[in-house]
Amino acid sequence: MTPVSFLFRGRLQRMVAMTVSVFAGFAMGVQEAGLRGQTLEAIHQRGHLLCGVDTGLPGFAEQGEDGVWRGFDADLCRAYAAAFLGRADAVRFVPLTTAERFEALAEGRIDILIRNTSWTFDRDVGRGFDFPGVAYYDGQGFLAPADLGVASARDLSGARVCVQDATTTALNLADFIENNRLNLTPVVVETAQAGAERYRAGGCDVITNDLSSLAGLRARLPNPAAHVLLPDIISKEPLGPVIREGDSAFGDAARWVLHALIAAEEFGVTAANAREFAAGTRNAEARRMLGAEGDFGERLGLHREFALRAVEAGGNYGEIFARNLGTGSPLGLRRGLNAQWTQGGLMYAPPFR
Ligand SMILES: N[C@@H](CCC(=O)N[C@@H](CS)C(=O)NCC(=O)O)C(=O)O
Repeated sequence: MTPVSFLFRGRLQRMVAMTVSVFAGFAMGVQEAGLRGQTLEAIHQRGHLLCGVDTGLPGFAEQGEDGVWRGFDADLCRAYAAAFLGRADAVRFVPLTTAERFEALAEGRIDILIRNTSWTFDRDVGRGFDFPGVAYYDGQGFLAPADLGVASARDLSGARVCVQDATTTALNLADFIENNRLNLTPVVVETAQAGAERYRAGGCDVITNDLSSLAGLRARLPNPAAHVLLPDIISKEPLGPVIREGDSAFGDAARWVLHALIAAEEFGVTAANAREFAAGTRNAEARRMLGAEGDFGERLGLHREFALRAVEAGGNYGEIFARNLGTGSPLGLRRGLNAQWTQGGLMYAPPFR
Protein backbone atom coordinates (compact mmCIF):
# COMPACT_ATOMS: atom_id res chain seq x y z
CA MET A 1 0.00 0.00 0.00
CA THR A 2 1.41 3.44 -0.92
CA PRO A 3 1.46 6.08 1.79
CA VAL A 4 -0.99 8.15 -0.26
CA SER A 5 -3.62 5.41 -0.53
CA PHE A 6 -3.08 4.69 3.18
CA LEU A 7 -3.77 8.33 3.94
CA PHE A 8 -6.85 8.25 1.74
CA ARG A 9 -8.15 5.13 3.43
CA GLY A 10 -7.55 6.67 6.81
CA ARG A 11 -9.53 9.75 5.88
CA LEU A 12 -12.31 7.77 4.32
CA GLN A 13 -12.61 5.60 7.40
CA ARG A 14 -12.69 8.64 9.65
CA MET A 15 -15.36 10.21 7.47
CA VAL A 16 -17.46 7.05 7.55
CA ALA A 17 -17.00 6.75 11.32
CA MET A 18 -17.96 10.39 11.81
CA THR A 19 -21.02 10.09 9.59
CA VAL A 20 -22.16 6.97 11.45
CA SER A 21 -21.73 8.63 14.82
CA VAL A 22 -23.51 11.80 13.71
CA PHE A 23 -26.50 9.74 12.53
CA ALA A 24 -26.46 7.58 15.66
CA GLY A 25 -26.32 10.73 17.79
CA PHE A 26 -29.20 12.25 15.88
CA ALA A 27 -31.29 9.08 16.19
CA MET A 28 -30.54 8.92 19.92
CA GLY A 29 -31.39 12.58 20.33
CA VAL A 30 -34.76 12.01 18.71
CA GLN A 31 -35.38 8.93 20.86
CA GLU A 32 -34.28 10.65 24.03
CA ALA A 33 -36.61 13.52 23.32
CA GLY A 34 -39.29 10.82 23.17
CA LEU A 35 -41.01 12.49 20.25
CA ARG A 36 -41.14 9.81 17.62
CA GLY A 37 -44.69 8.54 17.42
CA GLN A 38 -45.54 9.93 20.85
CA THR A 39 -48.83 11.41 19.67
CA LEU A 40 -50.02 8.24 17.92
CA GLU A 41 -49.05 6.23 20.97
CA ALA A 42 -51.14 8.51 23.20
CA ILE A 43 -54.11 8.28 20.81
CA HIS A 44 -53.91 4.47 20.85
CA GLN A 45 -53.72 4.30 24.61
CA ARG A 46 -56.65 6.68 25.03
CA GLY A 47 -58.69 4.87 22.39
CA HIS A 48 -60.02 8.02 20.74
CA LEU A 49 -58.76 11.05 18.87
CA LEU A 50 -59.12 14.51 20.40
CA CYS A 51 -59.97 16.77 17.48
CA GLY A 52 -60.16 20.55 17.97
CA VAL A 53 -62.97 22.09 15.90
CA ASP A 54 -64.92 25.32 15.56
CA THR A 55 -67.50 26.19 18.21
CA GLY A 56 -70.12 26.31 15.46
CA LEU A 57 -69.59 27.22 11.85
CA PRO A 58 -72.10 26.07 9.20
CA GLY A 59 -70.56 23.66 6.70
CA PHE A 60 -67.36 23.19 8.71
CA ALA A 61 -68.19 22.12 12.25
CA GLU A 62 -71.51 22.40 13.99
CA GLN A 63 -73.11 20.25 16.65
CA GLY A 64 -76.71 19.38 15.79
CA GLU A 65 -79.53 19.16 18.31
CA ASP A 66 -79.04 15.40 18.12
CA GLY A 67 -75.52 15.92 19.50
CA VAL A 68 -73.87 14.90 16.21
CA TRP A 69 -71.07 17.09 14.87
CA ARG A 70 -71.41 17.82 11.17
CA GLY A 71 -69.28 19.58 8.59
CA PHE A 72 -66.17 19.40 6.48
CA ASP A 73 -63.80 19.70 9.46
CA ALA A 74 -65.84 17.23 11.52
CA ASP A 75 -65.67 14.71 8.66
CA LEU A 76 -61.91 15.15 8.38
CA CYS A 77 -61.68 14.39 12.12
CA ARG A 78 -63.64 11.17 11.51
CA ALA A 79 -61.40 10.17 8.59
CA TYR A 80 -58.37 10.64 10.87
CA ALA A 81 -60.02 8.59 13.66
CA ALA A 82 -60.71 5.79 11.17
CA ALA A 83 -57.14 5.90 9.83
CA PHE A 84 -55.53 6.01 13.28
CA LEU A 85 -57.88 3.76 15.26
CA GLY A 86 -60.01 1.89 12.74
CA ARG A 87 -63.30 3.53 13.75
CA ALA A 88 -64.79 6.76 12.42
CA ASP A 89 -66.58 7.31 15.73
CA ALA A 90 -63.42 7.02 17.83
CA VAL A 91 -63.20 10.80 18.07
CA ARG A 92 -64.09 13.42 20.68
CA PHE A 93 -64.77 16.86 19.29
CA VAL A 94 -63.32 19.72 21.30
CA PRO A 95 -64.96 23.04 20.36
CA LEU A 96 -62.52 25.95 20.47
CA THR A 97 -62.71 29.67 19.70
CA THR A 98 -60.11 31.30 17.47
CA ALA A 99 -58.35 32.70 20.55
CA GLU A 100 -58.25 29.36 22.42
CA ARG A 101 -57.22 27.02 19.61
CA PHE A 102 -53.41 27.23 19.64
CA GLU A 103 -53.09 27.06 23.41
CA ALA A 104 -55.31 23.96 23.48
CA LEU A 105 -53.02 22.29 20.95
CA ALA A 106 -49.80 23.36 22.67
CA GLU A 107 -51.07 22.09 26.03
CA GLY A 108 -52.03 18.69 24.60
CA ARG A 109 -55.78 19.11 25.19
CA ILE A 110 -56.21 18.04 21.56
CA ASP A 111 -54.14 15.84 19.21
CA ILE A 112 -54.98 17.75 16.06
CA LEU A 113 -56.66 21.07 15.26
CA ILE A 114 -59.00 21.10 12.27
CA ARG A 115 -60.65 24.48 12.57
CA ASN A 116 -60.56 26.88 9.62
CA THR A 117 -56.97 27.56 10.49
CA SER A 118 -54.72 29.28 7.99
CA TRP A 119 -51.16 28.13 7.45
CA THR A 120 -48.91 31.16 7.89
CA PHE A 121 -45.19 31.67 8.40
CA ASP A 122 -45.61 33.01 11.91
CA ARG A 123 -47.72 30.07 13.08
CA ASP A 124 -45.46 27.48 11.43
CA VAL A 125 -42.07 28.82 12.39
CA GLY A 126 -40.98 29.03 15.98
CA ARG A 127 -44.34 28.70 17.69
CA GLY A 128 -44.25 24.94 18.08
CA PHE A 129 -46.77 23.97 15.39
CA ASP A 130 -46.70 22.10 12.09
CA PHE A 131 -49.07 22.18 9.14
CA PRO A 132 -49.24 18.79 7.39
CA GLY A 133 -51.14 20.05 4.35
CA VAL A 134 -53.93 22.16 2.91
CA ALA A 135 -57.51 20.89 3.06
CA TYR A 136 -59.21 24.02 1.71
CA TYR A 137 -57.76 26.91 -0.28
CA ASP A 138 -59.65 29.95 0.91
CA GLY A 139 -59.31 33.72 0.77
CA GLN A 140 -60.66 36.64 2.76
CA GLY A 141 -63.71 38.50 1.51
CA PHE A 142 -66.55 40.78 2.57
CA LEU A 143 -70.26 40.21 3.09
CA ALA A 144 -72.41 43.29 2.61
CA PRO A 145 -76.12 44.12 2.34
CA ALA A 146 -77.09 44.10 -1.35
CA ASP A 147 -78.84 47.46 -0.94
CA LEU A 148 -75.61 49.10 0.19
CA GLY A 149 -74.91 49.18 -3.53
CA VAL A 150 -71.10 48.96 -3.41
CA ALA A 151 -69.20 47.13 -6.16
CA SER A 152 -65.96 46.65 -4.22
CA ALA A 153 -64.59 46.71 -0.68
CA ARG A 154 -62.48 49.68 -1.80
CA ASP A 155 -65.71 51.69 -2.03
CA LEU A 156 -66.66 51.05 1.58
CA SER A 157 -65.59 54.46 2.81
CA GLY A 158 -66.62 55.11 6.41
CA ALA A 159 -67.95 51.57 6.96
CA ARG A 160 -67.78 49.63 10.23
CA VAL A 161 -66.37 46.15 9.59
CA CYS A 162 -67.10 43.22 11.90
CA VAL A 163 -63.92 41.16 12.23
CA GLN A 164 -63.00 38.22 14.42
CA ASP A 165 -60.43 38.49 17.19
CA ALA A 166 -57.11 36.54 17.12
CA THR A 167 -57.30 35.71 13.42
CA THR A 168 -55.35 36.28 10.25
CA THR A 169 -58.56 38.06 9.19
CA ALA A 170 -57.96 40.91 11.62
CA LEU A 171 -54.31 41.27 10.54
CA ASN A 172 -55.23 41.23 6.84
CA LEU A 173 -57.93 43.86 7.38
CA ALA A 174 -55.36 46.16 8.99
CA ASP A 175 -53.01 45.64 5.99
CA PHE A 176 -55.87 46.22 3.54
CA ILE A 177 -56.84 49.50 5.25
CA GLU A 178 -53.25 50.70 5.32
CA ASN A 179 -52.32 49.63 1.78
CA ASN A 180 -55.38 51.28 0.27
CA ARG A 181 -55.56 54.22 2.70
CA LEU A 182 -59.16 53.38 3.51
CA ASN A 183 -61.34 54.88 6.17
CA LEU A 184 -62.78 51.67 7.71
CA THR A 185 -63.49 51.03 11.38
CA PRO A 186 -62.89 47.46 12.61
CA VAL A 187 -65.50 46.19 15.10
CA VAL A 188 -63.82 43.26 16.85
CA VAL A 189 -66.00 40.25 17.74
CA GLU A 190 -65.09 37.02 19.50
CA THR A 191 -66.86 34.45 17.33
CA ALA A 192 -68.30 34.28 13.82
CA GLN A 193 -71.75 33.92 15.36
CA ALA A 194 -71.26 37.11 17.38
CA GLY A 195 -70.22 38.88 14.17
CA ALA A 196 -73.35 37.69 12.36
CA GLU A 197 -75.58 38.87 15.21
CA ARG A 198 -73.87 42.24 15.36
CA TYR A 199 -74.28 42.64 11.60
CA ARG A 200 -77.97 41.71 11.76
CA ALA A 201 -78.53 44.20 14.56
CA GLY A 202 -76.86 46.99 12.56
CA GLY A 203 -73.76 47.09 14.81
CA CYS A 204 -71.52 46.89 11.74
CA ASP A 205 -72.11 47.57 8.04
CA VAL A 206 -70.18 44.63 6.58
CA ILE A 207 -68.46 41.45 7.83
CA THR A 208 -65.04 40.28 6.75
CA ASN A 209 -63.91 36.67 7.11
CA ASP A 210 -62.77 33.68 5.08
CA LEU A 211 -65.09 33.45 2.06
CA SER A 212 -66.15 29.91 2.95
CA SER A 213 -67.33 31.00 6.38
CA LEU A 214 -69.13 34.05 4.95
CA ALA A 215 -71.04 31.68 2.66
CA GLY A 216 -72.12 29.73 5.75
CA LEU A 217 -73.11 32.85 7.66
CA ARG A 218 -75.06 34.20 4.70
CA ALA A 219 -76.97 30.91 4.35
CA ARG A 220 -78.18 31.39 7.95
CA LEU A 221 -79.35 35.00 7.58
CA PRO A 222 -83.16 35.45 7.36
CA ASN A 223 -83.01 36.55 3.71
CA PRO A 224 -79.70 35.33 2.19
CA ALA A 225 -80.46 36.94 -1.19
CA ALA A 226 -80.40 40.39 0.47
CA HIS A 227 -76.65 40.01 1.14
CA VAL A 228 -73.79 39.81 -1.34
CA LEU A 229 -70.20 38.64 -1.26
CA LEU A 230 -68.11 41.48 -2.66
CA PRO A 231 -65.70 40.44 -5.44
CA ASP A 232 -62.55 41.43 -3.51
CA ILE A 233 -60.34 38.62 -2.22
CA ILE A 234 -57.77 40.33 -0.03
CA SER A 235 -55.65 37.38 1.13
CA LYS A 236 -54.66 33.75 0.70
CA GLU A 237 -56.02 31.51 3.46
CA PRO A 238 -54.75 27.96 3.07
CA LEU A 239 -56.81 26.13 5.71
CA GLY A 240 -55.67 22.79 7.06
CA PRO A 241 -54.94 20.58 10.04
CA VAL A 242 -52.41 21.72 12.64
CA ILE A 243 -50.34 19.51 14.95
CA ARG A 244 -47.63 20.09 17.55
CA GLU A 245 -44.14 20.44 16.14
CA GLY A 246 -41.54 17.76 16.90
CA ASP A 247 -43.39 14.50 16.29
CA SER A 248 -42.50 13.97 12.68
CA ALA A 249 -43.90 10.42 12.64
CA PHE A 250 -47.31 11.83 13.54
CA GLY A 251 -46.75 14.58 10.98
CA ASP A 252 -46.20 11.95 8.28
CA ALA A 253 -49.35 10.10 9.32
CA ALA A 254 -51.44 13.31 9.35
CA ARG A 255 -50.05 14.39 5.96
CA TRP A 256 -50.62 11.07 4.19
CA VAL A 257 -54.14 10.51 5.50
CA LEU A 258 -55.11 13.90 4.05
CA HIS A 259 -53.38 13.05 0.78
CA ALA A 260 -55.08 9.65 0.70
CA LEU A 261 -58.49 11.38 0.76
CA ILE A 262 -57.40 13.68 -2.06
CA ALA A 263 -55.83 10.89 -4.14
CA ALA A 264 -58.90 8.69 -3.55
CA GLU A 265 -61.01 11.24 -5.39
CA GLU A 266 -58.48 11.34 -8.23
CA PHE A 267 -58.49 7.54 -8.52
CA GLY A 268 -62.28 7.18 -8.18
CA VAL A 269 -62.22 5.46 -4.77
CA THR A 270 -65.42 6.26 -2.85
CA ALA A 271 -66.93 5.40 0.54
CA ALA A 272 -69.20 2.92 -1.23
CA ASN A 273 -66.66 1.18 -3.48
CA ALA A 274 -63.39 1.42 -1.49
CA ARG A 275 -63.09 -2.25 -0.49
CA GLU A 276 -64.14 -3.58 -3.87
CA PHE A 277 -61.83 -1.06 -5.56
CA ALA A 278 -58.84 -2.19 -3.46
CA ALA A 279 -59.44 -5.81 -4.36
CA GLY A 280 -60.08 -5.29 -8.06
CA THR A 281 -58.15 -2.29 -9.36
CA ARG A 282 -55.24 -2.45 -11.75
CA ASN A 283 -54.09 1.00 -10.63
CA ALA A 284 -50.85 0.07 -8.81
CA GLU A 285 -50.68 3.40 -6.99
CA ALA A 286 -54.21 2.95 -5.65
CA ARG A 287 -53.33 -0.62 -4.62
CA ARG A 288 -50.34 0.64 -2.62
CA MET A 289 -52.39 3.40 -1.05
CA LEU A 290 -55.28 1.14 -0.08
CA GLY A 291 -53.02 -1.58 1.32
CA ALA A 292 -53.79 -4.21 -1.29
CA GLU A 293 -50.04 -4.21 -1.95
CA GLY A 294 -46.95 -3.20 0.04
CA ASP A 295 -46.60 -1.89 3.58
CA PHE A 296 -47.29 1.87 3.41
CA GLY A 297 -49.70 1.75 6.35
CA GLU A 298 -47.22 -0.07 8.58
CA ARG A 299 -44.51 2.41 7.66
CA LEU A 300 -46.71 5.19 9.01
CA GLY A 301 -47.28 3.26 12.21
CA LEU A 302 -50.86 2.67 11.08
CA HIS A 303 -52.92 -0.27 9.90
CA ARG A 304 -52.25 -1.57 6.38
CA GLU A 305 -55.75 -0.39 5.39
CA PHE A 306 -55.47 3.09 6.91
CA ALA A 307 -56.42 4.87 3.67
CA LEU A 308 -59.24 2.49 2.87
CA ARG A 309 -60.68 3.03 6.36
CA ALA A 310 -60.33 6.81 6.07
CA VAL A 311 -62.28 6.82 2.80
CA GLU A 312 -64.92 4.42 4.13
CA ALA A 313 -65.47 6.75 7.09
CA GLY A 314 -67.09 9.53 5.08
CA GLY A 315 -65.90 9.38 1.51
CA ASN A 316 -63.01 10.79 -0.48
CA TYR A 317 -62.12 14.49 -0.53
CA GLY A 318 -64.71 15.26 -3.20
CA GLU A 319 -67.48 13.45 -1.34
CA ILE A 320 -66.67 15.31 1.89
CA PHE A 321 -66.60 18.62 0.03
CA ALA A 322 -69.87 17.97 -1.82
CA ARG A 323 -71.80 16.90 1.27
CA ASN A 324 -70.78 19.83 3.45
CA LEU A 325 -69.85 22.75 1.22
CA GLY A 326 -70.69 21.98 -2.40
CA THR A 327 -73.23 23.44 -4.79
CA GLY A 328 -75.84 20.94 -3.55
CA SER A 329 -75.35 22.05 0.08
CA PRO A 330 -76.76 25.19 1.78
CA LEU A 331 -73.33 26.85 1.40
CA GLY A 332 -73.39 26.31 -2.36
CA LEU A 333 -69.63 26.65 -2.87
CA ARG A 334 -68.05 25.75 -6.18
CA ARG A 335 -64.86 23.70 -6.09
CA GLY A 336 -62.77 26.55 -7.57
CA LEU A 337 -59.18 26.28 -6.31
CA ASN A 338 -60.22 23.16 -4.41
CA ALA A 339 -60.85 21.17 -7.56
CA GLN A 340 -58.45 18.34 -8.41
CA TRP A 341 -55.33 19.34 -10.33
CA THR A 342 -56.72 17.35 -13.25
CA GLN A 343 -59.71 19.76 -13.26
CA GLY A 344 -57.73 22.99 -13.05
CA GLY A 345 -57.61 23.14 -9.24
CA LEU A 346 -54.87 22.93 -6.62
CA MET A 347 -55.78 19.61 -5.00
CA TYR A 348 -52.74 17.53 -5.82
CA ALA A 349 -51.65 14.56 -3.70
CA PRO A 350 -47.99 13.58 -4.00
CA PRO A 351 -47.50 10.07 -5.41
CA PHE A 352 -48.11 6.96 -3.31
CA ARG A 353 -44.88 5.41 -4.47
N1 LIG B 1 -58.54 31.33 8.82
C1 LIG B 1 -58.39 32.39 9.75
C2 LIG B 1 -59.71 32.80 10.35
C3 LIG B 1 -60.27 31.85 11.35
C4 LIG B 1 -61.67 32.26 11.65
O1 LIG B 1 -61.99 33.42 11.81
N2 LIG B 1 -62.56 31.36 11.63
C5 LIG B 1 -63.93 31.74 11.75
C6 LIG B 1 -64.66 31.33 10.54
S1 LIG B 1 -63.65 31.01 9.12
C7 LIG B 1 -64.49 31.05 12.95
O2 LIG B 1 -63.87 30.19 13.45
N3 LIG B 1 -65.66 31.38 13.45
C8 LIG B 1 -66.38 30.67 14.50
C9 LIG B 1 -65.94 30.87 15.91
O3 LIG B 1 -64.98 31.55 16.22
O4 LIG B 1 -66.56 30.27 16.78
C10 LIG B 1 -57.37 32.06 10.81
O5 LIG B 1 -56.86 30.94 10.82
O6 LIG B 1 -57.05 32.93 11.64
